[in-house]
Amino acid sequence: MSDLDTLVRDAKALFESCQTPAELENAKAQFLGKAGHITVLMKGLGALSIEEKKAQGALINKSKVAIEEALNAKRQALADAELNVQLKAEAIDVSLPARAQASGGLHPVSLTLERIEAIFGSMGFDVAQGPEIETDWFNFTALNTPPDHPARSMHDTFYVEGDYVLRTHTSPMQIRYAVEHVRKHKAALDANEAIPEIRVIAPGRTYRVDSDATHSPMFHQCEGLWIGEAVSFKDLKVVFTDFCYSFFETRDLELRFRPSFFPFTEPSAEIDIKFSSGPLSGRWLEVAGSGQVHPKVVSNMGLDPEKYIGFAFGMGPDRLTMLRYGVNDLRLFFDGDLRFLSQFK
Ligand code: 2NL
Repeated sequence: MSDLDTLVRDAKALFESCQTPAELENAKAQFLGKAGHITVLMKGLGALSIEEKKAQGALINKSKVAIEEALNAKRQALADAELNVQLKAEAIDVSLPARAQASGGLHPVSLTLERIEAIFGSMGFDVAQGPEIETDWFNFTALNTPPDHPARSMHDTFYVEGDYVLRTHTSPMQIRYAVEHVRKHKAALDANEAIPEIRVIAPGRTYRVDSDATHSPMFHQCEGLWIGEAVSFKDLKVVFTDFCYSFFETRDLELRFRPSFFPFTEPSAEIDIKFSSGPLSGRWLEVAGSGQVHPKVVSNMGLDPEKYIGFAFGMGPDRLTMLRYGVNDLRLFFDGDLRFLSQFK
């Protein structure tokens, strides 16, 4: 075997033993680099005659091509191996079950508020939302609450700095709405012309110093107000009866208007309902307070109580949600436990 054949065989063996591309490139330098065997042999040609140069040069070149081919084959083999390792590591098992996509849902009380808004909306009621931090005027005084009324005490109401309270009901928003309505129609009122009726509900968060299984310091309220030139208690009965039929999705219930007292209405009535079938049947359940808006409150809205009259009511969406879904502890609504909340999706 010639020296060149040995050189080619050694190169192939060395390339074959390489495990990484870096090792292979180092091995290449030994044969094809500036001081590599082939390069040295090529340089040695200078000392030979033209004939020998031709013959020997052709042989060296053949060996060089053979070494380069072996080098390229090994380069390809190492690259293929590397790719295979990577593909294996990144392999996706398409037979695995998909990851579940968790979807959110509305809070049960939000579902109730949406129902209330939709039902009263269908009866022509606007929806008014506004500040939860209220002035003493809008929360109490405008609603004919006397200065010494127990509701005003720090025992019952959360006071914020200055003259502000956390609203104890959403009626202040209805006063705001009525005042704005009067402002908008001031020209017509001054000219003694008819103005559109006020028909609005005010849903939202309210606050009272109270906390047990049936009371939360933050709770929801939805009040309703309808004021016009001839709005009567009969209209209240019709509106609220229809609301109950729609909300509870049954006509299998009776309503009872029981005399009561609120500073902002006169006369006033508690509204009770009794189902005649289902799990709640046979018991009177209190669902709202109501009444004919007190003349002083109508006057505080900027309207003449001799001309404008109407009714108002207030109910607790938290309690309505408990009745509709059969929930027995109010605190479940505000604990944020997903085992409870996710049942309403
Ligand atoms: C209750 C009692 C009630 C009202 C709220 C009201 C609002 C205005 C004028 C007059 Cl702007 N009244 N609201 C009237 C009667 C009762 O709520 O027990 N709520 C849970």
